[in-house]
Amino acid sequence: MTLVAPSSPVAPVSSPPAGVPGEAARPAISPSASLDRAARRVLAANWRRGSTVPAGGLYPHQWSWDSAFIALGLRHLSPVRAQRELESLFGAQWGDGRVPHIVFDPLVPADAYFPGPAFWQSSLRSDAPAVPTSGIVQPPAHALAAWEVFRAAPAVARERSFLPRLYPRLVAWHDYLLTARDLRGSGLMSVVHPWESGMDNSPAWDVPLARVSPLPPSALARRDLAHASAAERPTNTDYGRYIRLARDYRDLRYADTRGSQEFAVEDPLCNALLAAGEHALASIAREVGASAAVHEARAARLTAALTDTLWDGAAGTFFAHDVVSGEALRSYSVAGLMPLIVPSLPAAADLVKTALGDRFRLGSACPVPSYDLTAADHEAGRYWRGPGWVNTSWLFWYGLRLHGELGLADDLRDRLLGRVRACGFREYIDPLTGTGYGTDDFSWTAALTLDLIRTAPSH
Ligand code: 9WN
Repeated sequence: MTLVAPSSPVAPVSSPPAGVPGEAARPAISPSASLDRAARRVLAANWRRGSTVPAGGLYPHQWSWDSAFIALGLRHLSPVRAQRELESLFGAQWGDGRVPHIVFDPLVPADAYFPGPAFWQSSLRSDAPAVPTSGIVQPPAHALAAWEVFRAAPAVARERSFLPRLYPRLVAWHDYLLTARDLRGSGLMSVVHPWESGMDNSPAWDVPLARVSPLPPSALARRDLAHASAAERPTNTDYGRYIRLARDYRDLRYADTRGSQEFAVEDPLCNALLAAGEHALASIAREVGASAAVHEARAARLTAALTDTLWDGAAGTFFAHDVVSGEALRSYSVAGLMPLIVPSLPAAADLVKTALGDRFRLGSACPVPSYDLTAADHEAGRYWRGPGWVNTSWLFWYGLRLHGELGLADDLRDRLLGRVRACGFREYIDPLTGTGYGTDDFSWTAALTLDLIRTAPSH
């Protein structure tokens, strides 16, 4: 296998690193060698003819933001595979620019995942691709991933015209989010379904979701419970609401008419990824000979909108905004810390302080808890209501490095690797005890573990 020199996420995005395929690999850190090997095995087992499934049993299709994180790991193994991961996802982009949250594999039995292609009926839309997809989206981690994938192996990427082909698609994706999904003219994108936030049953969504009457359990053909314990997954009531919202959106043919949504929130995680993604698009634009100015201006506007609209200085975090009620959703979820990935974020130091405080205990809890450790409804083993996830922890680590918090970043990296070494490539992990939950052999846990191993410590 050919390794490439690791690229640091903190290097200025305008200066690609020297790493090219074939260049001598950094010697493996010996205690991590077996972890590295095990991570590669997971990614190989989950690869399906052009993209990677998040987990063979629980999630047997391609998921949108998973592919971005998976590409970040794959870039260390095979630049071409990393590029194909993103290319296959964007091959299923809709005509209006949306990138669907699931691209279904036609070779997988229709009832392997619920809700499947027959529920989503993407063919209702003439601008949907031939391959069946869902009709909702997920957090826009792709521009950032594409730029990092390019930086890992610029020569291979240039030879394959990776960025010239992907750039217009990434722009159309962001255009969709910044226009059709700016539901109240705030300059921020909204998600219209909890699944779109990537943090499905986050306590932050409890208030807006309470307004949605759930479908009865008889309307749900849940498949997830065959692969993970009910105590670690969303409840039937949550699922009843998810399916209700998805059905109603589908019945509107996925139209984003302002005011038609029963659930619409401006989420700090999605908007932070969008802002960081516009910075990445500026770098990509320079590489492909397009104008970076539009992306720089958008990044600045998004950073200002995030700060003006979602930042709560007294609380030291970003809160989501409920577009339907007009209220802030004052829930301390890890999404509120995610704007740390945005360059030049005025609130960066305050966010680090909040992370170090009792609610997230950055100095000891690991992975970064998905939800406030001090909250009465914190559940250490239930999905996005408490356990730590490797992707949001990786993003926080990336943000720490970006803002020069190198000691904290290295410490978080070492402890994350320790956790994974102890419990395997689990989907989520109790941040205090290290008990693993959800599915095993989870692709983004493996991919980002690989990235942490292959990225040189900051100092
Ligand atoms: C619904 C695939 C996805 C992740 C999400 C995670 C979970 C799906 C589900 O799995 O959501 O999209 O069936 O629970 O919450 O972040 O992308 O790994």
